[in-house]
Amino acid sequence: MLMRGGTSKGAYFLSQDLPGDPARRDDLVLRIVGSPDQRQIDGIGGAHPLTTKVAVVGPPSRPDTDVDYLFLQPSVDEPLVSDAQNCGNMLAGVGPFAVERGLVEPEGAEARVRIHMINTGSVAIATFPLSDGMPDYAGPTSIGGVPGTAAAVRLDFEDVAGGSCGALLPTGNLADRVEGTDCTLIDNGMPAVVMRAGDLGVTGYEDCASLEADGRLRARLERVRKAAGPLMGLGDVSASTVPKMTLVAPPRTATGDICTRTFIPHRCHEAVGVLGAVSVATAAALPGAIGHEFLAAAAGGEPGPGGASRIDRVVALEHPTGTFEAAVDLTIGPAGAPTVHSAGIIRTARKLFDGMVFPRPG
Ligand code: NQM
Repeated sequence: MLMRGGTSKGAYFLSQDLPGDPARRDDLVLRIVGSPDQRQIDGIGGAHPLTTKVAVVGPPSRPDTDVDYLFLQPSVDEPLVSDAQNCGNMLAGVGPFAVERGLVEPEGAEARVRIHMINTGSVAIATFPLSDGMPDYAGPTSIGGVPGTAAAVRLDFEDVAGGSCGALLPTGNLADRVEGTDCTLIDNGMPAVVMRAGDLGVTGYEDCASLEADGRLRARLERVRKAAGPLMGLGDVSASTVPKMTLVAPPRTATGDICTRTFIPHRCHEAVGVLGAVSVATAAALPGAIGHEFLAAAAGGEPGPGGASRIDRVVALEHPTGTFEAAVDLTIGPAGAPTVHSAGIIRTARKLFDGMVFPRPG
């Protein structure tokens, strides 16, 4: 099934329909999407990482969940498929797909599907409307980067902090200096490097085409990324899609908290990734982390017991095509160490096509 999940688009498969062996599965996926080829002319990929995505969904391997979701990121122009990252946008389609395929059979007006996200070993709960037991895709919710409106898919995350890096702040620091650039290295569902746009000689308000055309900026980002990878516990990231690189700047709208431009990691995101946004929003909520100073209401949290402070707020991230709101709830301990309780966001998703794909012959 081809679906739009949030601001991404890709193919959703039942796990039983793909080879179990990862090498054979990845080879098939490349032939399905038409990679490696910049235009993906001989496959169903959309010639951009955001529209070349794969979700593999099947019965749960964890007893407290309803389904397993493995995200695969095929490269467009290289013969590579990565399972090193999760994707919160494709995640928005997983619950509806599971209902469409009968993996779960919810009753009533609303489905609540607990999803085991294999890439990071964490859990998301998707809540979305039903009509006669099937997903109701129509609704009034609009999200930045997608024209029109659709039904809201609410996603609540459990235990996503440190899913890839082992800790929310893998270096133990709120801010580090990497290759001469101040940054916050964070993983609240997606490994991300947060830097001030101004420190890199740009405003942070440029469009994606201008940022991608800036060879000096891209070379510096790649130097920082390669140095940050090992510091974040990700090892050599030269050929990896993580960490994501986010430039932050003061907000430009009355309702925004912080402005973002994200490289994923080489192309500039037309919006912002979901778990990427949750990670950047978490950094912005933390006093002492990069970007916190830009938040309009940066005042901090409620005092709690023993000198701890609770931060429970929505952070509105501006991005190239709109605004993304992420709710983060965390406690900062007396010694300054943050513990994340939960994070939640709203997306929409839509079934686009259901049928048989014909892969390029192997
Ligand atoms: O951060 C693109 C996307 C993503 C990832 C990427 C995502 C997330 O927007 O959860 O959704 O960062 O490669 O689809």
